[in-house]
Amino acid sequence: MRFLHTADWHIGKKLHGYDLLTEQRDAYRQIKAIVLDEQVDAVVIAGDLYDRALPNEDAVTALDEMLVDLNRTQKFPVLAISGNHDSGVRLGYGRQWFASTGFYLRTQVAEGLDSITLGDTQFFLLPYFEPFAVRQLFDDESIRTVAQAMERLVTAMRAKFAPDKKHVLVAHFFAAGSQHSDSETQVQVGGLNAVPVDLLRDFDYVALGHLHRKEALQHEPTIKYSGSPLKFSTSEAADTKGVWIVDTDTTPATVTFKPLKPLNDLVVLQSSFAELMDRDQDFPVTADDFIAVALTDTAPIPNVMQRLKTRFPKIIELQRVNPLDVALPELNTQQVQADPFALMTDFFKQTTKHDLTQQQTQWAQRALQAATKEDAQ
Ligand SMILES: [Mn+2]
Repeated sequence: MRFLHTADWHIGKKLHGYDLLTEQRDAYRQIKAIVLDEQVDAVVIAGDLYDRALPNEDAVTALDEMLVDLNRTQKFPVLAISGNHDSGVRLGYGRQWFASTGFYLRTQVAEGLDSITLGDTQFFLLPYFEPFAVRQLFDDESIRTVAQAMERLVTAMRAKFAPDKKHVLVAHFFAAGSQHSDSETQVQVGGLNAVPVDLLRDFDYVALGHLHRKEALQHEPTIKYSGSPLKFSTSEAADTKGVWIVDTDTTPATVTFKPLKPLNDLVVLQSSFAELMDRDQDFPVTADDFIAVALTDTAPIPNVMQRLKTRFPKIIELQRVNPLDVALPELNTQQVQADPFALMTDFFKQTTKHDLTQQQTQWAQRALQAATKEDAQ
C-alpha cells in the first residue's frame, strides 16, 4: 500500500484578511500532480479540511471541487477525518453515500473503530474528539483526558487488528513532545491533553493532523504530522511545506517527503525602512507574496504601513526588531523636578542610542511646558 498523507488544508482560511483560495487551489493542483506521479493507492487527509465549522460558500465549493476531482474524476480512494476546526456533523453530511465511491470520511469517534481495509492495509480513521465522547462511548466515567481516551481507543483498535494486514492510524490531536506554531488553535492547556507517542507504537504508520509544521514531531520515523500545505503564520515562513508518500510494503514503512512550491510565498523581510523603500534594492519577493516586515529602525516613522505598502502591497505583519530598551532608571521626585528636560534627553539617548534632533528637542520642550502648565492648574 502506497498512500499520500496530507492534513490541515483549512480551506477558506484568510491570512490577515487576505483570501487564500487561489493559493489553496494551486496547492491542491500540486498535490494531485504528486498523487498521479506517484501512482498512490489512496489519499489520506488527517483533519481540518475546512478552516471553520461554518465555512463560507466559496470554501464549500472549492473543497467540493477538489474532492470530486480526486475521488470521482481521478478515481483515487480518499480517507479523511474531521479536525478541531471542522464541524463533524456538517462535514460528515453524505458520508455513507461517499463511501460507495471510495471516499471514506469519519467524523464521529465511534466510527474510528470501524476500520477500512484497502489492499494489504487496515486503516483506522479517528476524527478529532473530546474526552467526553469517549467517556460516553465506553460508558466509563474514569476517562477524563485525551490520553486516557486514546489508551482505550487504541486497545479497542488493537482487538480489531487483522494479523495479516498492516495497520495505519489517521488522527487529529496533539502528540506529546510536539512543537506548536502560531497558526494552530491550541485545543488544550498544559500537557493534560497530549497523547503520549508510546500509545501509538503498534501501528505501522500514524498519519497525524493538527500541527502545521511537518517538523512538529521529531525523531519519530513512522509517526508524523504532514503539516499544512500552505504557510499560515510568520512562524512558518522558513518552512518547506509538502506531503508524505508512505509505503507500508516495507518494515518499517518507507516515508518520503514531497515538497510543494508556494504560488505566493510568505516572506519575512528584515531591513531598515530606508532600504525597504529604496527601489534599487532587490528583495526576493513578488508583488503577490505575503510580506512580514521586521523593521530594524528605532526612530518613529510616520505613516509607516501606508508607505511600505506602496512598495510591498500585501504586508501581513509589521514588527520592530529593535524594540526600545526601556529599562527605567531609579528616580526620586527631587531629580524629576530639578531638570525634567535633562532627564528626558538622557532617557531618549539611552533607549534609542541617538541624540534628540532639533525638531524633537522643540517637541519635547513644548510637551514639557504643556505638562508643567497642566500640573499648575
Ligand atoms: Mn489545523
